[in-house]
Amino acid sequence: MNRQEIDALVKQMNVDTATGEVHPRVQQVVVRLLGDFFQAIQDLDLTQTEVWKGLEYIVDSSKSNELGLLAAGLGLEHFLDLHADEVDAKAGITGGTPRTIEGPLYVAGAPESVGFARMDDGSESDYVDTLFIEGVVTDTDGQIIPNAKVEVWHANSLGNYSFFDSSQSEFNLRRSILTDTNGQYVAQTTMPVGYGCPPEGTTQALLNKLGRHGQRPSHVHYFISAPGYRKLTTQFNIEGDKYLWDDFAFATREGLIASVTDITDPAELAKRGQDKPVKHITFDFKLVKDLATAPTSEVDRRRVSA
Ligand code: MBD
Ligand code: FE
Repeated sequence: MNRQEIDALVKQMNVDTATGEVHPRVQQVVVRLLGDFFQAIQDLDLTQTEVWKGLEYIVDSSKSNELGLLAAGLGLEHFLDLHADEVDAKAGITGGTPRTIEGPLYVAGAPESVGFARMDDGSESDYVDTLFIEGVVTDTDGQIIPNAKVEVWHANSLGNYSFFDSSQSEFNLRRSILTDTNGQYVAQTTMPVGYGCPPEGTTQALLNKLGRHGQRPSHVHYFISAPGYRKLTTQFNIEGDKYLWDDFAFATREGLIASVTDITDPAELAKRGQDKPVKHITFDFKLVKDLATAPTSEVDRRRVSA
């Protein structure tokens, strides 16, 4: 069939058959995606078996709750960022800290504090470096934004995230910090290690068929929000990690690389209540003012809360 015939068939089966109320947006999307899919089946000469294996793969990925991971690993989530950047630019929205993917491991409801939070529960302190992360939230002119909400989450030294890793305490390495009167947030935590896809999972199984690894560099996730500003979803990825520019989820971007320094000065350590050297990262955020005419900066997706 040519594309016209395919589109006519799709319309005949899913548009002309309507007898009830139509959701026009859903209809538009279904018609387009089915047409593209039928065309691909034809172009690739997909067998019936191949099509069913594909649907079964989606079932299996859903059952193991890996669809979010798959979206990250296939670059869908990164593509959505690149597309959102283009849409924003067309609406006159530029500048500010770059966005990058949320990933599948956010948990709502983390403990809130003002200015400072200790994020780790101490269970790794004996053998993992303590890390201080600090920065200021400003607008694109450099004006500080007090009371901005800094939601931050990251992995432990095994690359695992609390909640999804039931061996960790509740909300370990997850906090919500409001910037202080100087627009500053400080987090005391432990050095994260990069995530790897479950080796026996559905995502890694597909990545294997593509000859790809499923590793991320060490990184820290953020949502930054403040009234009147566009919500920012981003991360920093840590310089020196072998996967920094080889991230299976493509989250590393210019402007989102953090370098780690050592704090060894005894007076500085004492000020922070530390008795051994610690690591330090500075990471500031620039928020863009919201515009009534702009596309929304909120992404509504299913998220767990604890
Ligand atoms: C992660 O920690 C992550 O950030 C992404 C994008 C995918 C899997 C695990
Ligand atoms: Fe992550």
